[in-house]
Amino acid sequence: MSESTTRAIEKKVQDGVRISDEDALYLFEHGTLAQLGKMANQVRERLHGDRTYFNRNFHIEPTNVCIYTCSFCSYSRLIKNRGEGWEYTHEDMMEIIRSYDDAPVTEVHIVGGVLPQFDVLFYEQLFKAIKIHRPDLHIKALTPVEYHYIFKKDKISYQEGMERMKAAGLDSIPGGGAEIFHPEVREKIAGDKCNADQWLEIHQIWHKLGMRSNATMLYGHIENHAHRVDHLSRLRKLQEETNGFQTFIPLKFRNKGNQMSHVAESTVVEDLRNYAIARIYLDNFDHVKAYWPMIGRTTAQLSLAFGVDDLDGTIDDTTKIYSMAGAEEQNPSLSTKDLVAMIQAVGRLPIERDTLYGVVEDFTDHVFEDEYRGYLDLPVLN
Ligand code: V47
Ligand code: SF4
Repeated sequence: MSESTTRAIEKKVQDGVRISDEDALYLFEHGTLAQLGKMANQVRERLHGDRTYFNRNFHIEPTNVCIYTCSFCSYSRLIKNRGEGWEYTHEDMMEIIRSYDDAPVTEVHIVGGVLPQFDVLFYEQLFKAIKIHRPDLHIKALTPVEYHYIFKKDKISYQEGMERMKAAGLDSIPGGGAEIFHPEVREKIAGDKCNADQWLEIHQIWHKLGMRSNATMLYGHIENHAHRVDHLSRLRKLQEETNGFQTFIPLKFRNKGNQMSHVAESTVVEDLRNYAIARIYLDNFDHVKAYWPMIGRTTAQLSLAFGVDDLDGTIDDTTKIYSMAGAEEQNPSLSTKDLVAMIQAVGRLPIERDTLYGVVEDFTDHVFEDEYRGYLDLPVLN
């Protein structure tokens, strides 16, 4: 709309000055793809240059049966239909852990449905068993949705609960369960699970124990731009207080096989605009991650020009959350070589990281073997 408003925001970004909520709303309403890409890339390159992170991880989803009924969820089965789903025992999960004994993975990401038998003791014992078996494997597990439920059920405070999880071996909390914080939307799509204040309080307590976590936003469904700004604003505010968030992960709503299948999915242009505005607005977050199983490999590569500096991990076909919601990647799995090739093919420098962004291996001088040339039909730059 107004060129002077755009120029004023561009100047703030150039000077490293924080943009306001009004500025962010303005960008959502009026920012062009080119303007947003230019600003977001400026921020990204100031922070990371061309460095682009990924890790080697796998997922364990203890169950897809859930007492909640979030309307966007394609993955969960109601308790009355539990025969259609899975419910792992400790032994089932330890078998999965042991199957990676010879693999150079650094992280296990554990998240799934909410069920009464999966209580505080169950998870304490699981984390302890994993740590006894493989002490160096980083456990990134559960979200405030599960924590709120299990602590309430056991009648313990969030503080006591998170202290017990830490003592049992939990290393970090993934970003899930955030959805959209604003009650106008949250009550419609995820009404019966923990609310925004509870989600934020659990992360706050975890950060104050000296620990790190991630944050997500499920976008592109019934929310409007003001709801997205409100969501980002609550995250930026908590980060100002604790500095415990590492990474922000926008999650594109996928519409297959859920109660919101009538809602159209966002376009790739909107996805890139959303990454860019998140990067520009969240000036106190170090990283913005594109979760490739959800958006597909090509959009993940494009996102690296719109503020994203992290592509998550190899994943190894161990998550069903997105494939069941219609994501491009039906059997998400990439080798380290694939990820390195994808990143190099768009002119960035691949770095394998651990969960806390320590460098595991620097692939910036990696030279391709022939079979990886022309990955995804894009030019390989070295
Ligand atoms: O909270 C569920 C989302 C999240 C759908 O922290 C859906 O590193 C889109 O949080 N369409 C769980 N999204 C996954 C998650 C995550 C993923 C990768 C890395 C990290 C991290 C965290 O998945 C849920 C929900 O917001 N989700 N169904 C769907 N139909
Ligand atoms: Fe359950 Fe999580 Fe699905 Fe909601 S999003 S129904 S809490 S598994």
